[in-house]
Amino acid sequence: GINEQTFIAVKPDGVQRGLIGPIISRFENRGFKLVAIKMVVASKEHLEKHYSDLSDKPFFGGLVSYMASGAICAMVWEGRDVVKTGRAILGATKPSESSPGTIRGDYCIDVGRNVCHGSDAVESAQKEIALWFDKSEITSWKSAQQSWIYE
Ligand code: DAT
Ligand code: MG
Repeated sequence: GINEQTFIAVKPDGVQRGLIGPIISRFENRGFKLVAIKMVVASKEHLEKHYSDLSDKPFFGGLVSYMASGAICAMVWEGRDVVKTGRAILGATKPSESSPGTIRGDYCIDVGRNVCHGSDAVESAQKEIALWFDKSEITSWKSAQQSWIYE
């Protein structure tokens, strides 16, 4: 439905490189609705939970340190198929495989500095939103554009 939600984050490199605005714009311009946003410096414990599926990967320690190294812009975006479409807007995990026109395909080079995060499935989106946001931080609002975006 049009109430599907995903967790999108601008990682510390994206924040430092001034990419919060461009990343928000891509989701906004597509027609998605921003329902939560905050700046967070996350603890390693928090990031280990966020990336728990990757705990046995050789890059896990570096990934957690990088994500803990600065401020993150954490967001929840809402709209039809926003999880899948959000992944498409981000581009492939490895920037060398990300198409031009995607965020990663336009703004980064190394996989370990790929500027943004997006949930990979509806179920993981729900888990990630609950990990990063309190329910009270998620805003319910109707966009005046809704009937011009959805038929
Ligand atoms: P994604 O962020 O596209 O969901 P993922 O969940 O597989 O990708 O991995 C999480 C992050 O870990 C990814 O954005 C960057 C880092 N990463 C993934 N594969 C890596 C690798 N082979 N070497 C170094 N970092 C990697
Ligand atoms: Mg992932």
